[in-house]
Amino acid sequence: MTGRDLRVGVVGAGIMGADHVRRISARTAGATVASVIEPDGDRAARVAAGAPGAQPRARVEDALERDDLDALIIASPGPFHEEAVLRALEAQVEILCEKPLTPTSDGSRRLVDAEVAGDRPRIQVGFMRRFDREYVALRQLVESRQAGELLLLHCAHRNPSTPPGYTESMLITDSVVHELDIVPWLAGSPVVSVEVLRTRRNRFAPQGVSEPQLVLLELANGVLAEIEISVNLGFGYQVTTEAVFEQGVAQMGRTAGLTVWSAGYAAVAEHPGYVSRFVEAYDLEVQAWVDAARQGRIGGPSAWDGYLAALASEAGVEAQRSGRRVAVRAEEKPSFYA
Ligand code: ISE
Repeated sequence: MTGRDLRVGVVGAGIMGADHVRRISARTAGATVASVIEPDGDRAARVAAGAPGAQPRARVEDALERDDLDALIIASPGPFHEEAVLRALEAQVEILCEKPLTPTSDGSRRLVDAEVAGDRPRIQVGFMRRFDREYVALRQLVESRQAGELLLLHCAHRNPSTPPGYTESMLITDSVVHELDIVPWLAGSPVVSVEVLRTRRNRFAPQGVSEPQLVLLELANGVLAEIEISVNLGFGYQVTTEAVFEQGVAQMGRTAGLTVWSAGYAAVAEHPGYVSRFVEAYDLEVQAWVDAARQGRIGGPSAWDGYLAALASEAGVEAQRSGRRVAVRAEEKPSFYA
């Protein structure tokens, strides 16, 4: 593409869609929001009003036909991703698709196959943690071997509350899917098995959901990662990792925001949710995507990464159901993604 701004359609005007519209309008160089695509017309109009010149549209096809789009950010709920990504591939526009790429590995595989049949990778998946400074620094520490080999990861993923309609498998498909991407990325080795254990149930969990849970990942290089997923802790949003090396330990995500000590009282102000906790990572992610898209490339995790996370996530849901350790078997990565 030449010098003009990337004309972006944002699909979905929920929390993430609205956040991306604000980000592109206010903080991203080289991109303009041209359409907000959302079946709820009032909501589409409200979110589009925040981006000068953006058209509210009900369907992806309408926006692709009428708004001269170069790119789509897909931030609708996961079950709608496959259809929207296929339309975008057909129209040969650049794509940033929020996680999960699709809820099932079959869906992700279909997207990989559709993309591989084309000229080049166009799908970037919104695993924004890969743009978080602390994760990047931890990965560099692992790669440098400064503290020796990585042996073990203790991860915690804590949300304040669950939305209506929350089901137990969403612990894996909606939340732990981030660790299913970031853990192999940090450790430089794929997930080979997943196991899930339930601890004593939080009484604040919705009916039919037993949480917290402990998810144990085994990687091909022998590293184990243990993930606590808790989603009704009330106090705020927290994502932490402690990495144990042969010669040391590193911690990240420990304290975000303000720490207060006063007589007889100590408090740490945590983030209310992922939008503020990962604001910088989202900004860097979208800027990297825009910069790469303007040169006909992707600038982050690919559809293949999305497929691998979907495979591991499916194994996680099966492990949750069966109480057994479930193997994850991926085929060889196509050279298209080299
Ligand atoms: C949410 O959908 C996200 O993607 C957040 O990053 C994650 O931490 C949270 O658990 C999910 O519900």
